[in-house]
Amino acid sequence: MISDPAGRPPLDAARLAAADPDVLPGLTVEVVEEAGSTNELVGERARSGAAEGLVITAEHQTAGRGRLDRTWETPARSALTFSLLLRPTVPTYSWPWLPLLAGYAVDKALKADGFEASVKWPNDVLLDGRKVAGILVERVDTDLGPAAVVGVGLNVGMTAEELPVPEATSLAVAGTAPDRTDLLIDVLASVWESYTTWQEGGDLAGMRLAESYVAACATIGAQVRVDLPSGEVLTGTATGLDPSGRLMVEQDGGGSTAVSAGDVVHVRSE
Ligand code: BT5
Repeated sequence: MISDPAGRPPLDAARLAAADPDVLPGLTVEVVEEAGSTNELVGERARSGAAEGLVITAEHQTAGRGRLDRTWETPARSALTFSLLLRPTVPTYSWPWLPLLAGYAVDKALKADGFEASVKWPNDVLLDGRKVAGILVERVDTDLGPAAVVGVGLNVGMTAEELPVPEATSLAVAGTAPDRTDLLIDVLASVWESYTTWQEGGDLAGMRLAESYVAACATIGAQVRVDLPSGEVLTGTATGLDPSGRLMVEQDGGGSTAVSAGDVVHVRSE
């Protein structure tokens, strides 16, 4: 049994398993009570040959992962923490778009539910300038070829006291938290729709995703400070994305630099 002193309602596993195939085509959703990290679980299943479309969602993660060995923390049943297995057929040089695509799709689902969300490059979704969701995409090598594990953490019912860091928020803090099962179905449908459109649509779909992402992205046009792992700091204006989804920064001292998500520790709007 997981510890849930707040007595929050569980996800409705039966409803998720029976979700209308028109709403969640190609997806199989499994609910587990507790996991270290759902990315870890889905990665293991990918290595054992699981098919694209497997989703594992945990009511509680005890070792949730962020990027660069950081952690993701949410109390039991207060959030959505899930991972989706993809086996993309697009060339691997296009894969850096996957975290951007996932963030864009989560943002879109939240907007459809009435939240004034925005994306922050590369992998955050913001509400009122605070982080409500984070995305972690990891590549896993399997006998069937490389796979992508798309992990999403979305703060739903957390109270202000339960937020792990001051920069975080939740749907409950920003407004009213929707039912988590309904929200999971909406978010998965949005991610799957964006993914299949992008994957099947060739260059045109890639350009459309880039345009839509830029339109939803609060970082583009902002004055930013970018911390690189070397300790180097770039300051300037974020002007757009290059064809691989890297952030173009017009530096204050002159010159333009493209920074990739994997090389960025923090991006802050100044
Ligand atoms: C992320 O990393 O934002 C990626 C988070 C991905 C989490 C999902 S949950 C399901 C799946 N399974 C996993 O194990 N992971 C994925 P990053 O950009 O590195 O942000 C991490 C930082 O966000 C931490 O260092 C904290 O400062 C902050 N943080 C931790 N928990 C948070 C929360 N619940 N809400 C907002 N910020 C949080």
